Amino acid sequence: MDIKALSENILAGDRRALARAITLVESGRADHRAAATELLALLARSGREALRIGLSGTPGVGKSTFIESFGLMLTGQGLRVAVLAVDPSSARSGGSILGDKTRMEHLARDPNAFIRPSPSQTHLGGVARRTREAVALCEAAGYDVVLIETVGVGQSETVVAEMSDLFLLLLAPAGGDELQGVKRGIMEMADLILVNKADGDLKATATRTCADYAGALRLLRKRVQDPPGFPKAMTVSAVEQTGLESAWAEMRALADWRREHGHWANRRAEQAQSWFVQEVRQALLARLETPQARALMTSFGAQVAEGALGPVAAAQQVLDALPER
Ligand SMILES: Nc1nc2c(ncn2[C@@H]2O[C@H](COP(=O)(O)OP(=O)(O)O)[C@@H](O)[C@H]2O)c(=O)[nH]1
Ligand SMILES: [Mg+2]
Repeated sequence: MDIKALSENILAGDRRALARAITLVESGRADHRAAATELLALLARSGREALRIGLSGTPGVGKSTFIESFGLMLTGQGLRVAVLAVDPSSARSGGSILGDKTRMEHLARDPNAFIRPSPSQTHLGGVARRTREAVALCEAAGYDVVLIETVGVGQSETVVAEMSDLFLLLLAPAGGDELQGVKRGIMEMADLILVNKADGDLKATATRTCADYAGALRLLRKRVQDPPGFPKAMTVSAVEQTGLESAWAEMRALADWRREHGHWANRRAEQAQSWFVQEVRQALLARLETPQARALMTSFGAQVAEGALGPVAAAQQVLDALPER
């Protein structure tokens, strides 16, 4: 594979090259991993930066419909939009984006949009790594906005929030008692809460729900990365395409404020550092997955079970005997 040529095609904005590169970073093969590392290093020099927007919400809240409407609004303004998904459950559900591609029919056909479904991997660490790398590839390809969708299974919201500049929580109109259903930790990560389906019969309920969440947000601890008034709750309708312009204006205002006040650069630096740490951890864990390492684990494990060796001594011997790569 010609990595140099692939990188040039990605920089030129070729969507097929981008798709191939994402397939490459998703691969578990050692030679593919080496090629992916080389590619990411070449592309890191581009210095291109997108607005990375994390989007979370339970199934049925309208994420796909929102991404379609919001994405089309952005491409309508001449922006290029990439959509990625973090869905550790996708092996079971068949992929959160692929499953309802019909809801993103128009965006999927838009030449200024790129949609990539979640890979069928159940291991969150693996999905997280692949998504982080896919985000970097999309940035190098010149996308202005990268939307990262998650259904919020287990820790996936945290994973997405950690790789995003802005984190949106999409909610449905609901009775007051359901407010408690949103975990405090998720509320604390949100920069913007969007109460979707503020249309037709649901409009009044959506407005009330929005006020409830605005109240709940005010009770949270103040964060240094927020200007006055943030985090904020707003109503939108993905179907009627209302509230999307104001939501976008708030996102830009927040991003601009964070840039001007140094929070943006700090956060990006922290993210890069945490990416590095996770990369080292993953690589160390991968060393346990080679055939020799597995054989060592099996034989020493058996000796520990028989009482021939203590667990601590056995662990040390395995670590000493572990192949370098
Ligand atoms: N009334 C109304 N229904 C919506 C809106 N957005 C999504 N829906 C409906 O909610 C259902 C789930 O939407 P979907 O986008 O698939 O949700 P997801 O599971 O979060 O991706 C579908 O029947 C949509 O038509 C909205 O703004 N208003
Ligand atoms: Mg969906």
